Amino acid sequence: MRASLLLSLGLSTLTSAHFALNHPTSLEGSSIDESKEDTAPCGALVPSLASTDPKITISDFHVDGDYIALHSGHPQYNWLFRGSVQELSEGNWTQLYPIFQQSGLGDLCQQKVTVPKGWVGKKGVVGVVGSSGDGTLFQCAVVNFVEGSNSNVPNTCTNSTGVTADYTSDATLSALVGEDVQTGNQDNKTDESAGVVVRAGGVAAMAAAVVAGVMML
Ligand SMILES: *[C@@H]1O[C@H](CO)[C@@H](O)[C@H](O)[C@H]1NC(C)=O
Ligand SMILES: *[C@@H]1O[C@H](CO)[C@@H](O)[C@H](O)[C@H]1NC(C)=O
Ligand SMILES: *[C@@H]1O[C@H](CO)[C@@H](O)[C@H](O)[C@H]1NC(C)=O
Ligand SMILES: [Cu+2]
Repeated sequence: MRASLLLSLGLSTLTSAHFALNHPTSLEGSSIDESKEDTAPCGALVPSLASTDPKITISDFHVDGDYIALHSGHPQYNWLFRGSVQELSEGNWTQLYPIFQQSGLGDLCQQKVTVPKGWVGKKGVVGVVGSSGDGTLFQCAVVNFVEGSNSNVPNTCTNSTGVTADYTSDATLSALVGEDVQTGNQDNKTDESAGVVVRAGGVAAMAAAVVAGVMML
């Protein structure tokens, strides 16, 4: 593990695989410019909600529960999911899910990501920020927020064998959202022992154990 982290550090100037956002469909699609993936807030492309460019794929994202499917090219990531219904220049990001750490390469799909119900009918952005051995990396999707929960599991929604997830804390990621935190629509469980507020339905499915003071290089 340590060897591969050091390796990814050493190769950080190369355009080796960082991560991809497979669902909702990312703004950069399947041609991510990995050399710009460390550019806030979204990587190589910054979405404009005013844009009517027909080349941009706009997915529906269900406020009561939808999927975020990722593919990781690093053995470990801390993930922040955030969203906004304002132009990103306004910087008003809402945290959509507790920060968690993925261990293991490959696919990871969180199944019950919720957003504020007040976003129904609005166009917005779902942003994913990953913190790993070679910095803080960004991808975004332009979405239309719709009511209900998504009953169609995207075919990209899988967990690779051996991939695990645990809540963690990450000050670098926490700094990338405002005070606004999605509280979830199903319950308000607080898991003090985990050191995180469980903010949304579905997180109960994640292991309760937490890696405290995780070493991130
Ligand atoms: C930030 O976003 C939240 C959630 O959409 C909204 O309630 C709040 O009014 C926004 N704040 C500002 C300053 O735009
Ligand atoms: C993938 O793993 C996470 C963390 O254990 C879990 O919450 C999620 O439901 C899993 N996704 C699928 C598609 O099984
Ligand atoms: C969850 O929190 C909200 C806002 O504080 C509150 O209105 C609601 O009644 C709570 N739900 C439960 C199940 O405690
Ligand atoms: Cu990388």
